[in-house]
Amino acid sequence: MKERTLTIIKPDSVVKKTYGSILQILLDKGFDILKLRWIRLTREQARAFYEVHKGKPFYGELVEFMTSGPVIAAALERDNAISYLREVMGATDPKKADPASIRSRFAESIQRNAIHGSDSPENARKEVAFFFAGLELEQASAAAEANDGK
Ligand code: 3AN
Repeated sequence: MKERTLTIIKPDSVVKKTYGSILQILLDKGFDILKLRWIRLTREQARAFYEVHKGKPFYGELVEFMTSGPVIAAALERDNAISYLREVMGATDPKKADPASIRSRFAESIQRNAIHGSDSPENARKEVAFFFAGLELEQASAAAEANDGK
């Protein structure tokens, strides 16, 4: 079943200019990029996005890191997009991630870990809507489907 999920290419990947390689991997893995935004998150936005982690010891540092520079947020579409993106990303700690995964290849540490991906259908819906308007996504999805059919 086609699903949508949200990825964020994190500031470490933007600084190191590995974001092009990461986006290419996502395309090669069959994800359609419906919409993409290059954005510098405000502290307020980052705090809201990571609300579920509020109270955890790494929350403050996570907000600092995610606002330290621009990120690339993208709405992705694919069969089983949510769980498949998690697989392609690899474990949160790059040392424990599958060697072929994006985090194993590009992440520096458990915090500077290259890429975010929604972890459940409920969060995917919320996170996609955090960055992108529904109508734009519908139009992009129809265009991607027409393109994939060619
Ligand atoms: P994932 O990104 O794999 O879903 P989460 O949701 O547990 O992992 O954590 C969200 C983000 O918080 C991670 N991507 C990482 O940047 C940061 N983070 C998670 N655990 C730690 C930790 N133990 N120390 C520092 N940062 C962490």
